Amino acid sequence: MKKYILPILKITSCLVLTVGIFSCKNDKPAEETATLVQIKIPGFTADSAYVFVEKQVAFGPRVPNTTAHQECKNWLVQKLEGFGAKVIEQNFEAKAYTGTVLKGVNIIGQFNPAAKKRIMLNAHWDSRHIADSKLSTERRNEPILGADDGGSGVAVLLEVARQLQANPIDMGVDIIFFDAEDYGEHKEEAAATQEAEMRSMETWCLGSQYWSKNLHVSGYKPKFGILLDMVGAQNARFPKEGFSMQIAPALVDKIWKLAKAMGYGNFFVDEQLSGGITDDHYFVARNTGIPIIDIIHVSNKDGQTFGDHWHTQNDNMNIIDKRTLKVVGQVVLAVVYKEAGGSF
Ligand code: AHN
Ligand code: ZN
Repeated sequence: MKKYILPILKITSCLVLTVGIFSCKNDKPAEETATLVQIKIPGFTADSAYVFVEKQVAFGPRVPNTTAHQECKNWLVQKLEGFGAKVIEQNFEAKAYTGTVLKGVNIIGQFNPAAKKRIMLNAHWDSRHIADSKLSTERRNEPILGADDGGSGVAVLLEVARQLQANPIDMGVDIIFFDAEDYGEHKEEAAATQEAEMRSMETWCLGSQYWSKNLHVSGYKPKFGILLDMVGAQNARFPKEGFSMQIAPALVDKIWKLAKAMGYGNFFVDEQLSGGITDDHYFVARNTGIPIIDIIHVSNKDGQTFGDHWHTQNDNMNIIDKRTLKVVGQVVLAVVYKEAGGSF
């Protein structure tokens, strides 16, 4: 019997893209089970995401314990609620490597909170308290705007939230913005012992460390998670990150293959990093077992792992490119809508 699953999602804009996929299960004759799944994937509006970066940057650096941080938090909560999410503010306190006690807030936006099947999307919403990159000479002791480092991932996910409202699905989606990711200690490469390096790892990602030990719903276990970090710079490249490949290699391969099929192979490069990057996904996977991967810009040129603007005062609107936001956002939307339609 042929089963046709016809468009199941409301078409609300002319930007909706159609992707038809044939899939057949191997355990039955193909002609009996061939299934035409037609999934509507909304178009990701990069202009909208760009404005969401601008808006965050306009608050100033979003460093915990500052007014800008508080104001931006209020705005993010209001945006997520406006897009139809049920929002939880998870307050916590964490001691930074400097000894400062940070008042942090993880922002949890639940779409379809009652749905059993769920996926999770993450970014960090704080920006770094200092500009201590080796490449930086400018205002090294001052906080950074973090247009890319923090702002871009949040902006992409706000636009995803807007699309979820405009093009509803049955599946549950949790957009979680982690706080205090970027208040960590850079290890002094030369002096670092293995032990010092291990200790410094734990100074990063304080919000996700807290959340992963204090889940907003007990036993929370989405099917998978996707973390976005530094997804807005011009000519960004996203190799397959080391921890992601340890945690969920099949998920990484699926997403990168999908991105390539969408024509985004220049961004989602088929290259595997040998090392893992200390980021929120590492702590989430370690503490919860949730399979989560990181889409993160790694330039690996001039001895700099991330872009030249990374942890410098140049991480401002000048380095944000709508094309990069579009590519990442469209891939995330494709994953979400395909998963909801049973064809990812
Ligand atoms: C470190 O290099 C220690 N962490 C990379 C993760 C990060 C920092 N993402 C944004 N800022
Ligand atoms: Zn950073």
